[in-house]
Amino acid sequence: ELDYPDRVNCAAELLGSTAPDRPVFHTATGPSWTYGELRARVDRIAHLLSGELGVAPGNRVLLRGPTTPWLAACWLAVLKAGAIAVTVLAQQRPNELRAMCEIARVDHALCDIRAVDALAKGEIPGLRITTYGGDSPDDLLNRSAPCEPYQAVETACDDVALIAFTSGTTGRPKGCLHFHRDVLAIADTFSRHILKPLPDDVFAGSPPLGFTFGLGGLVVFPMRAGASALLLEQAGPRQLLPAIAAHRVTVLFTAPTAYRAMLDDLNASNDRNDRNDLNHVKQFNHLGGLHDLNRPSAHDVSSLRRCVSAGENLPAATWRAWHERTGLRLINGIGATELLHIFISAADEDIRPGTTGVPVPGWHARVQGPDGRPVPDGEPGLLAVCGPVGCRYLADPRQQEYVRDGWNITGDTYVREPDGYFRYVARADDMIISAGYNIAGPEVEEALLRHPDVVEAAVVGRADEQRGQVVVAFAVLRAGVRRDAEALRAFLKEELAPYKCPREFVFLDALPRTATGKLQRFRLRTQDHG
Ligand code: 3SK
Repeated sequence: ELDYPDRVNCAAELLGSTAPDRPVFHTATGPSWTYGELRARVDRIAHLLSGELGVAPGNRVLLRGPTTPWLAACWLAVLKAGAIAVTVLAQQRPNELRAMCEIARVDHALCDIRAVDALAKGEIPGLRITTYGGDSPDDLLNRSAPCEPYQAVETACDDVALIAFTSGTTGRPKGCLHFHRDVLAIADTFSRHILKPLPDDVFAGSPPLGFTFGLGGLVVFPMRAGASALLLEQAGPRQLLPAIAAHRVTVLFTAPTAYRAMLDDLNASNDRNDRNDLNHVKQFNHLGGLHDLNRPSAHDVSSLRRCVSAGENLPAATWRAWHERTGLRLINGIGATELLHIFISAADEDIRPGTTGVPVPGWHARVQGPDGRPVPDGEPGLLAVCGPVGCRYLADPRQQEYVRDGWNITGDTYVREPDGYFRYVARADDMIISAGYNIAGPEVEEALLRHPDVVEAAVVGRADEQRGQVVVAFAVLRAGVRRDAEALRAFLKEELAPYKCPREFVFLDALPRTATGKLQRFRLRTQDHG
């Protein structure tokens, strides 16, 4: 079904034919950009890259900066000029950046002036850094004058367009190569079949553009549909709610943790309003969102029509709470940097809380044993997927572990239910084996999250001489609540079989996470949780 021409430049395709006066990017404070303005700015940068900066097709260009329209323009310009964009996160430190530049053989960088210090400190041999967003005459934007349209380099559909690094909770980071056709394929599978975007949609979300979850959701998907995106430099749950209200966001991307934090805020605002105004009026708007006429506008989420949750397990309780509060059915999904974006999900009435969904059209998935043979439905095993995008690590022997017999082994334990739905169990290396029992940490976490005082939960196995491992729970409680391990123990006894109940409870102010927001369970196991 995905039949791209031999020669295709994905940036040229995305910049495409949308009318020049249509909006493409909005920001929290500045004016919106139109497609016409974006095309002109991309062309200026592409001329500068292939002219003064001497970047040739196939050269690797590192991009670093907060999520802004200029960062998106630089990404498009690098690809339009036939070069390869190397995307990194703002949180990455000088030594990590040096390792990534070495692995990806980067010799140019386009860097927001505010993010240049760590790059400069990395003292990366041979790296030429060009900044943008500053006032100095050396700044990229100040150097480039208006120019002729830039003729996109006619890349092959399987020329490399970008190198994305996995967040690497341990070990050396892995660079994943993705082709021009891969960039279009994620829009033409997940976005087209699950999101079904419309030109008037306004996308927004928390993942940064340096993470392919954000790059897809905030640049590739909206542009492929001729829609627009709100690009937020600060996109924590506290910033998302007012931004949704102010910009009438319709498609939201974030992680379960952020949905829970937003629910807390929405419910707190309800409590306040209920106390102040007992006669408030609620109505459903035409999109099915809950619109409270008397609510302060910062908590108005009635513009939302699609909410995507990915990045970690979505408990059914979170799904139900969001549905109850907003009337919206959260779209759960599993994606990976190796496979660029989401490959299992479900849309509309096909969504079943407590499951991730089914393979997105164009993708195939199965659950297999360590011998590579499929296991029967209902039994846990390793998730294996294949589809239009495959894992291609850059010069890394771990490729052999990830791709076996043409299947990508994501490292997640899943069950395929008899009805064909895929249910998450745990990361494969996060299964806890205690006194001969197999215990999935996420099941215990979900039970803990059902306790009204628990905001975040993580459950790991800790080595134990007698039992092999024992279950240890880490919990973040609502502000002001007493840290009472016995109360949690008593609650879990009613929710779980005794062998799954944690031996120990540890209370933390926050859980340790990677720059892309993923829980670092290994730090909990080794008690390195700050
Ligand atoms: O969870 C992830 O790692 C991910 C990666 C890329 C795109 C989407 C997602 C959710």
